[in-house]
Parts: sequence; structure tokens; C-alpha cells
Amino acid sequence: MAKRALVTGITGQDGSYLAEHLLSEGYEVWGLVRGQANPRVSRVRKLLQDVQLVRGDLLDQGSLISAVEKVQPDEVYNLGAISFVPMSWEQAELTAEVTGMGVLRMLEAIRVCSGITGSRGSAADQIRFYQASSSEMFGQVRETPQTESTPFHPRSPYGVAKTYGHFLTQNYRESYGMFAVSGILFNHESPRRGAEFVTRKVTLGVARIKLGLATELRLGNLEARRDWGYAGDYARAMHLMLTAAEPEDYVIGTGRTRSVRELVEAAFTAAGLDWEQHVVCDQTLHRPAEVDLLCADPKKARTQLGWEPTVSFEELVTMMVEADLQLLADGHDPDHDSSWP
Ligand code: NDP
Ligand code: GDR
Repeated sequence: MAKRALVTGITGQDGSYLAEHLLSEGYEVWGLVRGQANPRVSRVRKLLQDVQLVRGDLLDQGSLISAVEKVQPDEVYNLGAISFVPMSWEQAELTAEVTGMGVLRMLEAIRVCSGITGSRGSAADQIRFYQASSSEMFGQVRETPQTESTPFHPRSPYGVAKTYGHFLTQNYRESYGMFAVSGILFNHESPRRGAEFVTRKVTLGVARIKLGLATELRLGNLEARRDWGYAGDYARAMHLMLTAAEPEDYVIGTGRTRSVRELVEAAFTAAGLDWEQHVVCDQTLHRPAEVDLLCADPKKARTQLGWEPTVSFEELVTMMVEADLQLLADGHDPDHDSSWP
């Protein structure tokens, strides 16, 4: 019988790549969707026709229990979150509720539906749980590159909420013997990345300038450094972690770090443009506290899971610029509709 997966955050970037990967592995895939008339649900219906949808919200414990009871999953991937770091300062409490407490509610739904009480559960028919942890937990880093044992010092309400979810996942593994793992994923991008994140903001900006739809692009801190990879590769890593023999946490990244300035240069160059003629530095886009440098050491994932990234930074930037040129040329604009390339 096909394995069944329940994915929260199915309408997001990672949910789409993970669903495609799981379907290609023969899974029956269910996506948790929220809201009365969520416009992003229709693009899931268009792109992921074989995914079945179930209603639920990470803010609503009862809805998660109902979803787990209905789907009876073998695996749960918790990708749902308020994931945009600047928003976590504006709505810190909501971020704590969705990105942090949402993990508790999902774990509790699994525990209750599996009949695990007090002591360790039985390994036989466990629902496996994946938590989308983040390199933002490292925050102000004390060592680089960062490994599974690098201490956390989160620098935003988002990072703090993710750190809570991370430790809670570990705690449910230790308390109840659940197969619960966290992937500490570094930034990963694609043509389906939300337009508010810097890579997509840059590639959309480049495409608009190239097509004569805009003349400038306003950005914040150009000196921050990130380890950027391709989202499709990272979805594969989530599945490898959840199907491994033992439940363990893994760092997933490329092992190379680049500045926002280097990203900008690469994207403008890919379209034959000079970035210095178009980019405007805007102090209002700087964050109250910045994460200056992230760089993964993905050795554990390489040796224990056989995971390797397949798309280089240059290939990723070119892929995103080309996709955005095509998207705009086809008359779509992510500021006005929610089409996925
Ligand atoms: P997106 O922002 O693209 O997607 C977030 C998803 O969360 C959306 O599907 C959204 O659904 C859902 N969501 C928001 N609020 C709720 C809620 N109350 N209940 C249920 N679902 C909700 O994120 P990504 O796909 O980029 O990331 C996936 C996960 O991985 C996130 O948890 C993110 O924090 C984490 N992560 C991402 C990294 C990256 O570089 N992309 C790196 C490390 C971690 P809706 O349509 O209803 O708003
Ligand atoms: P991040 O991603 O905060 O790392 O979180 P984002 O792309 O938003 O920022 C990366 C870096 O770029 C700098 N920056 C700007 N960022 C945005 N969004 N807009 C700008 O105009 C801009 N100018 C400069 C930022 O200051 C920052 O240093 C992402 C999210 O997907 C999280 O959910 C995830 O956990 C982490 O990656 C790993």
C-alpha cells in the first residue's frame, strides 16, 4: 500500500516541491490548508492535482487532531509557519503562536491520535514527524561553518519561535520515543519563492527593469551573508531524514556563503544589466537585529543520508531570473496574482 504523507504549509514554496517529490516516490499526499477563501489554494490545485486537501490551522488544536484522524498519515511534514523574518517583529505574538506553538499542537495531535500516553510509544506503527527548523536559530554565530552542535543565538522573534519548535521536537523524541526529527535548513530558493524574500525580490526586480517596467530596486543590508541553495534539493533532504533508520537532526546547506551584494551582482549580470545603475540602498529595510553570516557544514547529511545539492548558486540565480522574465512576459505579476511558474 502507498505510504501517506500529511504536509502543512502545502501552499508555500517548500510544500510544493516536497509534494512533487513525495508523489514521484509513490506517496499519497495530503496538504493541510487554512482559511475560508485562501487564494493560494487554487495554485496548489493547479500545480499539484494529485494532492488531496484537508482543512486545518496550526492555531487550532482540534483541527489538527481532526486532520490527523482523517488522513491517518505515516509521515507528517510540518512546514507551515509565519516564515518572513521582518514580519516576526511586527507580529511577534502571532509568530510565536504559529511558528512556535504550532509545532506543539501538531506534535500533540500526533501523540493523541497515536494513543501515546506518558511513557514511550511503540516504535511499530508510529507516525513519523518532520519539523522545518532553520539556520535563523544560529543567529549571532559563534563558529562558522555551522553544524548540528553549534549553539543557538536567535536574532528575531521568528528565530526564537523556531528554536522553541526545534527543542520541542527533540523533547517529544526523548520523552515519548517518537520518530520526530528537525532539518536545520539554510536558505533555499526557487522560481516559486515568495516575492518578499531577497532572492526573489532581486530576480523579480531585475526582470522588471529588463522589461522596462521599473528603473530601480530598493534593498536593505547588502553585506549580510547567506548559504543559498535550491529548494528542490532541500525537499529531497526532508524525505531522506524522515525515512532514515534512526531519528536524527541534520544541517542542510551547500557549504558556501555569499553576500546579498554578490547575489545582486549575479542576478543583474545574468540579465546583462549593471546593478550599480539601479539598486538603491534603503535604511528603512534594515532589520532591528541582523544575522550577519550563515554558512552550513552539511557533512553529516552527506555521509549519513547521501544527500548532495545539485544546483549551484550561479545556476540558481540564472534559473530564477529566466523564470521571472518569462512570468512577466506572460503577463503575470506576483504583486497582483499568485501564479507559480
Ligand atoms: P512559505 O512562507 O512559502 O510557506 C509558509 C506556509 O505556512 C504557507 O503554506 C502558509 O499557508 C502556511 N501557514 C501560515 N500560517 C499558517 C497557519 N496558521 N496554519 C497552517 N499553515 C500556515 O515558506 P517556505 O515554503 O519557504 O518554508 C517552509 C518552512 O520551512 C517554513 O516553516 C519556514 O519557516 C521553514 N524554513 C524555510 C527556509 C527557506 O529558506 N525557505 C529555510 C529554513 C526553514 P497559507 O497559504 O495558508 O498562508
Ligand atoms: P532570511 O531571508 O531572513 O534569511 O530568512 P531573506 O531573503 O528575507 O533575507 C536574507 C538577507 O537579505 C537581507 N536583505 C533583504 N531581505 C529582504 N527580504 N528584503 C530586502 O530588501 C533585503 N535587503 C537586504 C536581509 O537583511 C537578510 O540578511 C529566510 C526565510 O525563508 C526563513 O523562513 C528561513 O528560516 C531562513 O531563510 C533560513
